[in-house]
Amino acid sequence: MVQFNLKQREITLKIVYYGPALSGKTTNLQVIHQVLDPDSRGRLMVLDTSDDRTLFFDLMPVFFKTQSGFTVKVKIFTVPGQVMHNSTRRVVLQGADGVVFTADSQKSLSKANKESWRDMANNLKINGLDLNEISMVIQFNKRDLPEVRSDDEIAEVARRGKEPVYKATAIRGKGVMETLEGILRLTWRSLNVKHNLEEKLQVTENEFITGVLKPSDRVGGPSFRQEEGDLR
Ligand SMILES: Nc1nc2c(ncn2[C@@H]2O[C@H](COP(=O)(O)OP(=O)(O)O)[C@@H](O)[C@H]2O)c(=O)[nH]1
Ligand SMILES: [Mg+2]
Repeated sequence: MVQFNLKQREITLKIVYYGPALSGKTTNLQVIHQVLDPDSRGRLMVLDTSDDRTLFFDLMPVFFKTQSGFTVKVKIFTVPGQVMHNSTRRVVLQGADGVVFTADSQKSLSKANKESWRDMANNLKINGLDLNEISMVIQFNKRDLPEVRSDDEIAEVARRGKEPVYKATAIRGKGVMETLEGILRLTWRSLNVKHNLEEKLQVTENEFITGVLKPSDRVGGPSFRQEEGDLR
């Protein structure tokens, strides 16, 4: 849940990437880490096992100062997808303001997507959050692979549900920042309705978006480097 500290003039939002194992959640976060200005984002903490699967969770904070003097922090998490890590997923989901559901576009993984969606709905409920109320976008990742669900099928998913749908090839950085901007805008608008955020903080949606998504201005961008963080 959004945390206000009006005395310290600080606000913290939480965004969680959810989805089945290996759908590309960590890859999304790595791209975001690479694109954003190193001065406005913290370390990307990734805890991978040797088989490239997230064991606990990934976390990266992003922050900026508004013209009105508030510090805005956005903490971005990913959950581990493996079935056995359900209790970790539940804890990571606690207090989420916005969720990106990263689905795997491969036809053979439709069932895994569905199971993860059900598991997410259940974990939201246990955390006192409502699937129909929480800010959520869906990302169909791995568009580069053969045997993926067609654009028409994805358009159909978008028509059926209320969540905005994005297509991505995270491994090439495609669709990642669009997805993030989508969830940030939805989350901001919903928090604004609930908490009168723009008036309280004297910040507009666009200042929020450009503040969080400020790209790196280093020539050529920073070279990608995965920073290991010990979360134990
Ligand atoms: N072909 C392809 N592979 C991807 C894409 N995104 C991620 N991957 C790969 O899928 C595997 C799992 O990605 P990861 O981000 O660790 O998944 P997570 O379990 O959801 O965090 C890794 O080998 C990634 O390189 C994509 O868009 N296309
Ligand atoms: Mg991961």
